[in-house]
Amino acid sequence: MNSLIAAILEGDCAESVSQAKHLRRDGVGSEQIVIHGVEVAMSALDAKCTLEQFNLLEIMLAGRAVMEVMRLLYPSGTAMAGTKGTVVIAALEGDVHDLGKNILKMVLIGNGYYVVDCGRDCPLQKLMEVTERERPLAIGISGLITSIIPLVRQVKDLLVLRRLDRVKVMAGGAALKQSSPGRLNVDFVAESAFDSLRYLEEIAGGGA
Ligand code: B12
Repeated sequence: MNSLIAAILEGDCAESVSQAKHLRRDGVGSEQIVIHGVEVAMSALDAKCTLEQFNLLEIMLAGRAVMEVMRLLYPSGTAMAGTKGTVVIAALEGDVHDLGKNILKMVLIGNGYYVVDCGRDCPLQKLMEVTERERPLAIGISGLITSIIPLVRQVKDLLVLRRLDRVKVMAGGAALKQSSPGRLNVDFVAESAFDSLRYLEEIAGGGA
């Protein structure tokens, strides 16, 4: 796992993919690779996002390596689109971070959900229009910067206005995961992308 983390931090796509393949051959599951490899590497990048050390190229290369590893772990060709329901995902206006959202997308697709991705920097208006069109089981909002919290708080109220209040709202990402559903005015706050699977199962089973 340490070699995978090192390869991601070096932004070495080929080596990252090769290390992930090794781990899989050794019987390590995709969820473990994401939680103990990909996420650990990205946390180590945290320090580089400070004003003194900010290095966009380094962070972008690491991000690209992460996406290659994720494509290996969750190839979209294995998706059974639509079998379990639709989830609309987005990073809201003002937030350009999308690695976590993309991981969420692949985890959901890999587990049989149909995902409509509104992208990053997504205005609430667009999120509502897509939700109205798709009538999903849930919306998944990924938030990495705290300035988008006021937007997150509006989502459920906007759904009510459009008579879409049956759609559940899940939140995740570094800026949202320390908070509570009550404070964010959402139905569920996830620690990791995999938490969404457990929550969606609950909704489908009528437990939420
Ligand atoms: C990579 C990164 C970037 C990259 C983003 C590349 C990209 N395409 O995403 C770049 C270089 C572009 C970037 C830019 C900036 N960044 Co930045 N960035 C990061 C960094 C290092 C990692 C984020 C990341 O990708 N993590 C890895 C992913 C996999 O983790 P994750 O998103 O949490 O996702 C996991 C779970 O949380 C979950 N999940 C995520 N979303 C959701 C949603 C749902 C519904 C569910 C169920 C689960 C789920 O799934 C994932 C897998 O389990 C963080 C530091 C950190 N520790 O978070 C700073 C960080 C987020 N950035 C920060 C800042 C300030 C910025 C900038 C403003 C910097 C600047 N001075 O310009 C800008 C841009 C701002 C903007 N308008 O959005 C701050 C935010 C501070 C704050 N409290 O608001 C952080 C925390 C760094 C810091 N310590 O200051 N950044």
